[in-house]
Amino acid sequence: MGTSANSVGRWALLAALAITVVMIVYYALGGDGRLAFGMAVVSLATAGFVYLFYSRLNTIQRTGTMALVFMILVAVLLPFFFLASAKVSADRTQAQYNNQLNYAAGLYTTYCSQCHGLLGQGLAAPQLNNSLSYHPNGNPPLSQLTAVDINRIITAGIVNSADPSLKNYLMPQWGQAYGGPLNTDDVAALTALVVSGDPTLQTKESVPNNTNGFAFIPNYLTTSALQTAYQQQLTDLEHPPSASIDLTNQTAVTIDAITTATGGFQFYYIDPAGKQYSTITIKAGTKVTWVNQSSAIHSVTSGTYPTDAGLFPSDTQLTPSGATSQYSVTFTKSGKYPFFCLYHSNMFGEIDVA
Ligand code: HEC
Ligand SMILES: [Cu+2]
Repeated sequence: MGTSANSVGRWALLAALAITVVMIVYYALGGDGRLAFGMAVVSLATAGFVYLFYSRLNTIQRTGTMALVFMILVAVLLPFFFLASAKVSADRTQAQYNNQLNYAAGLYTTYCSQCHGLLGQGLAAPQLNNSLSYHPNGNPPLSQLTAVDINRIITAGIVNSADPSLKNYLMPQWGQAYGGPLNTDDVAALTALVVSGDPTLQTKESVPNNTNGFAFIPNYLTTSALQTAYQQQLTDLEHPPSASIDLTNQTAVTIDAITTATGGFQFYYIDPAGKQYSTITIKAGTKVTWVNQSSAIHSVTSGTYPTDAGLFPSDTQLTPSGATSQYSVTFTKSGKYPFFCLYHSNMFGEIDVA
């Protein structure tokens, strides 16, 4: 056997070492570890074979053996290429998803936040960011919906069924097909945003990752007014209105329907010092009067949103002014009387009759 004849073997080993070094660098720069390790092992093993065969076999055997080695090499490498390309496309899907959520957060800040809150916590309209620990009315019914439902709601709105004309929308129609400003991509992005805020919906809709799109909203607080409102709403979330106040020494009590500092609506008993209470305790025989001090129509409905529990007669049209801007009920039996507004699911309170 020729001594310098195994130069092919030596070149093969050298090439394998070079590939190994490249793979180490690739891995060090954040490349896929399994791919780098696999490539290095395969090339070193192949070079080893080539070296052994070239030192033992004659020319004809070498040619056949090399063909075999080459085929094995390709067969072994193929899965690694598939692995690598699957990973690249998964990364791309994740990045696209995050971009979509980020885009939606911009739309949300512009079109939705004034009713649904800058944190998705719900103001005059229901909470949409379900991952918040704050659930004023229990879990919103959102997680029972699907992405298709949410898409339809955003596109076509929710009509006020209490208004017989059916022309009054509680939730506006946003889709261009309904005269709104948003195209189907916009609505799809907003749907993804709402889904991303709810862990149950995330699972149901098998989203690419569990990013909560509402976390992108601070990117879009482009005015100081928006920044202030965001901080204020955050504070309100962390410091919900005070607990119960004892009013058993009164015979008549007023509960105001007001526009809150954050632009939502709420029912409060307001004490002489200006402190707001959602729950009051009164004695039997006390007359409670709700007064609408805001600019929107409300209802005074017993129970919890959205079902009238019939605990006392309700008023479905507490108008902003005129005779129907007030509504009174005298409570004669002890018990707990929660109440809410049909039109603003976050608007609620409770009367405890001692
Ligand atoms: C003018 C106030 C207002 C604006 C602005 C608004 N909504 Fe609404 N939205 C509502 C109200 C009120 C409801 C609840 C209607 C009801 O009681 O059924 C609602 C309901 C929804 C629901 C259904 C919630 C549930 O729990 O069933 C979704 C989803 C929704 N809105 C998404 C959006 C999106 C996305 C935007 C921005 C493009 C937006 N809304 C803008 C008032 C608004
Ligand atoms: Cu209301």
